[in-house]
Amino acid sequence: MQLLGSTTSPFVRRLRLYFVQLKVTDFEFVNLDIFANSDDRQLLTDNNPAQKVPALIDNDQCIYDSRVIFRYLSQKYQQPSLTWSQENLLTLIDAANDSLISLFLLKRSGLDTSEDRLFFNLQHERVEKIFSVLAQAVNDGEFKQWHYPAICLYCLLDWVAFRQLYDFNSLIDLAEFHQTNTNNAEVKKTDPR
Ligand SMILES: N[C@@H](CCC(=O)N[C@@H](CS)C(=O)NCC(=O)O)C(=O)O
Repeated sequence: MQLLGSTTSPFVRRLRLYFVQLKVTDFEFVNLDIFANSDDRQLLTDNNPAQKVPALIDNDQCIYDSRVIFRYLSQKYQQPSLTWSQENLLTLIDAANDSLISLFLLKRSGLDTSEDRLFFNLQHERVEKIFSVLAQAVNDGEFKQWHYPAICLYCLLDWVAFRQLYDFNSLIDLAEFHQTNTNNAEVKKTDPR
């Protein structure tokens, strides 16, 4: 298997950590620069017309989108399904991640995302709301175990901290969750910094 991705993408990092959890080592992580390197971009496009990382190549099968890749891997390695509540938490994590990636790419495109504009405001409002719900979920014990949703939450928070996109330190539960899991050896190995 080959995982096409980048070291900085939170959507890719979650799968690298999921592979560790599955104890699957017979895969190659292909680190691409999809914005600046035209060969890397072509390789991604050839395998995933949506032109986003991650993509997973398993023999003749190519799978796009981290959520679908997760489902593919959990079926392949006969893992239990997520509960509906965990699926919802994953949807919230993905929605916040998508909004923050949009804001990040807008900033890199030279736009001031702190301006009072409908699109920017919608993303900020969504992130604010989701982070408070996720903080409550941590407080309720939903992320006590290092399961896939917990891996995804960690990757979101650590990417947000790395890119300085949102200060979640006032949300004590999220800050503590982030701090505690930063000491995990496998997490350290995938640190994009
Ligand atoms: N829903 C996708 C989102 C993946 C995604 O947004 N990846 C970003 C990198 S973190 C990307 O490749 N962006 C390229 C672009 O937007 O052109 C997933 O879960 O895999």
